[in-house]
Amino acid sequence: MKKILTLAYLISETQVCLAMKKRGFGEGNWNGYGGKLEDAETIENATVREIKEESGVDVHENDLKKVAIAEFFFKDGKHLAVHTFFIRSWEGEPAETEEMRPEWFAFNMIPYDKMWADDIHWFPRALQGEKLIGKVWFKEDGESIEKMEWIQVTAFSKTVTK
Ligand code: 6OG
Repeated sequence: MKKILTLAYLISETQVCLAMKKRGFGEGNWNGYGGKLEDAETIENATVREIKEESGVDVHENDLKKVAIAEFFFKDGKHLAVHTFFIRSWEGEPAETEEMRPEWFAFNMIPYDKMWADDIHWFPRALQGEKLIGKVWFKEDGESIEKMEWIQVTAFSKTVTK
């Protein structure tokens, strides 16, 4: 069954805040903040809650700019739909939590070799302002990419929220 997840990045003029995932799925990778939806939450509700829990930063839903919806297919049957946002306005400073250790990276110093393998294929395009819908199939190892397709869209359909 398809699981909905959120993923959000704090972005300044020249840098992005990535966080080292200290435990759980994707442990050891730099990534944005996010996770699963709780009961009755919208994707936007969950995005704001996850950022608060994982970094201490306060974000308003109006400041979430959707940049991608990526579906990930794994050989063990796992199927994720990750709704991804950029955030350019927030309150507070990201702090280390039990789950995540944050660090700011200049756009030309992003550590793609220590991120999910898909990131290098869409993140630079999203930084350039593209909105993307993608599908990525992972190999047996659960880490390397077997095949993928990305399309650029002008907007995300309001009906495709779940
Ligand atoms: P928890 O299971 O810890 O949330 N996530 C991915 N992020 C990227 N960049 N690439 C992937 O390729 C990903 N798969 C999952 C979504 C997991 C967090 O990791 C993100 C969530 O923010 C496969 O609750």
